Amino acid sequence: MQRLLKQSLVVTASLLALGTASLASSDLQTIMKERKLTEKDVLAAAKTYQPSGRKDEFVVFSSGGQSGQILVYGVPSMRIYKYIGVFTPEPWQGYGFDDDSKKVLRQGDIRGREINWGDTHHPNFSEKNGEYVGDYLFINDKANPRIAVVNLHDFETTQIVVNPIMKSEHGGSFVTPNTEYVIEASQYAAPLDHQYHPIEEYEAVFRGAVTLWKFDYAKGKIDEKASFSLEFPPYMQDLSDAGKGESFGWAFTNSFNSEMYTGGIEKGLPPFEAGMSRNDTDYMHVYNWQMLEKLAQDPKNYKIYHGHRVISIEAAVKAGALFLIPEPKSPHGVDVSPDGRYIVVGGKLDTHASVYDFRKIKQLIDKKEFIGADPYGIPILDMKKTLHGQVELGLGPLHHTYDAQDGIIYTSLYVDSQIVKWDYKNLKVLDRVNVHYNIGHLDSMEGKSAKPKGKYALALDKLSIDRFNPVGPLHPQNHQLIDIGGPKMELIYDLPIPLGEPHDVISIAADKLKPQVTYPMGTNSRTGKQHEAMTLAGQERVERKGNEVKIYGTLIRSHINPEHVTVNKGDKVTFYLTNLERAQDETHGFAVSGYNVHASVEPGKTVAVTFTADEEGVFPYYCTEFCSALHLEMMGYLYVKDPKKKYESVKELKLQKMSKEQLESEYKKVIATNKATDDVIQSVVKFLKDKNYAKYPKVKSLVEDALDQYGKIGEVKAKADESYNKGDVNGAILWEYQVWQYMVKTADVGLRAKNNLAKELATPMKPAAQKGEEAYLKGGCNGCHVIGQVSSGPDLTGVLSRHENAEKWVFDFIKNPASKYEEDYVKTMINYFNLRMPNQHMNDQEIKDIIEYLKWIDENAGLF
Ligand code: RUQ
Ligand code: CUA
Repeated sequence: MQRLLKQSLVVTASLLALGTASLASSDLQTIMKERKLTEKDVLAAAKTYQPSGRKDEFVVFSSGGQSGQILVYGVPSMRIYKYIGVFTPEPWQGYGFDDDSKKVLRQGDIRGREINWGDTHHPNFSEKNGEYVGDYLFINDKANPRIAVVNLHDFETTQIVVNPIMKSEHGGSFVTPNTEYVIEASQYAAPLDHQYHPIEEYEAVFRGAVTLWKFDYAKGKIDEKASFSLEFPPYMQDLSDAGKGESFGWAFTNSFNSEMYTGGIEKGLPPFEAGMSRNDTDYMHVYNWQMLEKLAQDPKNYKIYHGHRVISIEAAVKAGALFLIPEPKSPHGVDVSPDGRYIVVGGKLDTHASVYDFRKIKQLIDKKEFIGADPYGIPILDMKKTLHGQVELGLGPLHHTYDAQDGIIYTSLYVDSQIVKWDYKNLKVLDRVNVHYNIGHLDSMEGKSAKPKGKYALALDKLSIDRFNPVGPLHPQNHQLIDIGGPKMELIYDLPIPLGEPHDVISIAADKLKPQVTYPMGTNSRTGKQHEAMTLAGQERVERKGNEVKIYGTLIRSHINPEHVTVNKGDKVTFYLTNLERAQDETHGFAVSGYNVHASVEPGKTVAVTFTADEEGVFPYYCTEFCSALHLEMMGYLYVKDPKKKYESVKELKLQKMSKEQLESEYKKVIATNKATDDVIQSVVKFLKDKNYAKYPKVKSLVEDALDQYGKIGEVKAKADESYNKGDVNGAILWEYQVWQYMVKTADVGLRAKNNLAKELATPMKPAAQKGEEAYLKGGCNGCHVIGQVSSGPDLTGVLSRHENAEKWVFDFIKNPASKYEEDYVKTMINYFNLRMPNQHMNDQEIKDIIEYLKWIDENAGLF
C-alpha cells in the first residue's frame, strides 16, 4: 500500500515537473503577456473561473435542439454537467438501452411508429406562485409534437406524452404559475382529424390548437385524461406564455400567418415566406384557461379527436375565453413581465418591441369593446388601445428576459446580433452588447419567473462562425455569458455547444435543486417506486420458465453476481441488476457483447435489460464504469447453447500446476500482505477515531462506506480458513485475495476520509506557506519526502527542530546541498537512503516560502 502510494506521488511529481515547462512563470503579468490577455480578459476569467471543488451559483437547463436531449451546465463557470436523454436514446445513462427507460422512450411513439429523436425547444421548471421550484422540468418536441417530464430529483426523464391532435408545435412547454397546466401550442396548421385534405381546404379544415396538459404534481406526471385542447385558426401559432399576478388565469400565444397564405413555389406561386409576411400585423391569441377548464366539462363545448377533448373556437368565443390582438409583423417571442401586468412581444420583421398592458386588455374585454372579429368569429381588440407603448430596438427582436431590477428587460436582436437592455415601463433603451452571432433566445437568471435574479445573462447564438477552432463545416453553437450586474453589460465567456441547436435555456438558483445522491435500495428510477425485481445480497438467482430466463443479479465493487449464465439459443433473457453500493458515485454499468443492451446502475438502482439470445456462442458481459481498481475484473460470461446441437467436449490441455510447496509459500505471502494492509487500515481507523471523525458529515459518510467494505471481510475470511483447513490451499489463496480486495477498497476510501479530515482540522495556511507548498510540489520534493512518512527520503515533519539554528540550516541545505554532504548527520542519511539530496535550484524567496510551509506542517504534525 505504502509502496503504491509512494509510486503515485513520484509520478505526480514528475508530471508536475513536465507541466511547468510550458507555463514556466507563475507571475500574472508574464502570463498575460505570453497569452496576450488584456486586463479585461483576466477580469472575465476571474468572474467565471471556479477553483477546483467550488460549485456554481446557478444551474442552467438548455434544450438540446435536434439532439432531442437537455444539457445541464453551471453559471458562471459554464461547465457542462450532464446531457439528459429525453427524446433520443442516450447510452451513458442506459436511456433506451434498458427495459424501464425504453418504456419511457416508447411512450413517445407516434401512431405506432418508433420515434428516436426530437427537436427540443423550450424547457421550463415547475412553478409555485410563478416562482421556480426545482422539482420537475418540462420540454417540448417541435418536430413530433410531444412533451416530456424530467424528474429533477434524479435528472431522469420519466414521462413522454404525445399530442393527440397536432402534427407540429412550438409554443411549449410553458407552465402556469402553480404548475396547474403545461401549455403546448401548435405551429404548422394541419387537419386535426389526421386524414388527407388538399391545401385548398386550408381555411376549412387545417387548424392550429393549444393543448393544456394537466399536471399531477404529487405524482409528478401529466394526466392525459384530464388534459384538453382549444382549437385555433390556421394562423401558424408560435411562442406562448402563461399569465401571472394580475394576468393569472390567462395565456398568450403568438402567430405569424394571419394571411393564411398557403405557398406553392412548385406551381410558380410566391413561396410561403413571401405570403406569410404580407400583412403588417399578425395575431396574439389571448385565452383564459380557467374558463376553458370549465368548458371542457360539458360535451356540448368540445369535439373528441382521437379520444381527446378539443374545445371549439365557437364555444370559447361564446364563453368570452378567446380573443385576438394584432401584433407587429411576424412576431416571435411573447414574455409576460414578472408581476404579470405587461406582455412584451418582439416582431422579427419590425424594429420595435411592443409592450402590451394587461390592465388595458382586461378593460376592453370587460367592456366588450372590439374592433371586429376574424373570419372564425374571434373578437379582435384594438392594438393601440391595448399597448402601453413601443420601443425601437433594432433589427430582428426575437426574445425577452427580465432583470431583478423592476422595469428592466433584455431583448435579443437576431439580425443585429445584439442584446439590448431597456426599460419597458419608461420605454427607453439603456445599453447594448454585441454577441457572436445571430442570437435567438436569451435568459437572465430565473429571468422568466415571477422573481428574476439578474446577475448574468446567456446569449444563445445560432452561428459561431469564427469563434472556435474549426471542427468541419458543421459549426458548434455558441452560448455566451454576459455579466449584467453593472450598468454596462460585459461579455465574459464563450461556450461552444456540441450537441444540436439549443433554442432556449432556463436557469435556477443552484440551492433550489435538491437531487438525491443515491437511490433507496432497489429503486426503479423511471417510476420512482421499488423495482419488482430488486435483488439483495444472497438473493441472486436464475429462474427459467419455458424459454424465458430471468437472472436476478447484484453489482458491487468489483463483481457481478452471477458470473456465469448459460441459456439456450432463442431464449428471452432478462438480467435484473441491483447495485448494492451505498456510497455516492459508485455507479456500475452493464453491457453484454453484441446484444445492444446497456444499463447505468447507480447506487441503489435496480435495472432490467432484456434481449433474445438468438446467436450461439460465448458473450462476455462487464461493468462499463471504472468503479474501482479491480473494475476490469468486474465481468462474467453468457453462454448461449443451441439445444439442437450435440457438443463434444474438447480434450483438456495439460498445463503445469503449482506444487504443494509453491502453493504453501504463496499462501503465506498473501496472509502477510493482508496483515500489513490491515495494519495500515487500523492506523487510519485509529487516526479517524482519535480525531472524532463522526463530527464531520462528509468524512463520516466516507468512513461508513469504508467500514461497509471492511465488514464484508469476515465472511470471506471464514471461507478462506475453511478451504485451508480442508486442504484446499488454492481455494484458500483465492479467498484471501478476495479479502485483500475488500481491504484495498477499505483503504482507498479510508485514506480519502483521512485526507478530508486532515484538511478539516489543519490550521489555515498563510499565503507564504501556500506559495511554499507550490514550490515544494513544483520542485518535485514530494518524490522523495512524504510528509508524515519515511519513504525514499526522511520525513520532513519536525525538520525545523532537528537542527541547531534550523531555519538557516534548512535554507543553506536547499540552496546548496553539496555543502553539507560531509556533515555527519547528512552522511548518515545518504548512507541510509542511498540517495543524496539534489540541488533543485530554488531561489531565495522560494526557499523562504518552503520554510513557512514546513512550519505549517509542524503546526499540524499529528495530521499526516
Ligand atoms: S424559438 S430561437 Cu423555439 Cu425562438 Cu428557436
Ligand atoms: Cu463496476 Cu466497473
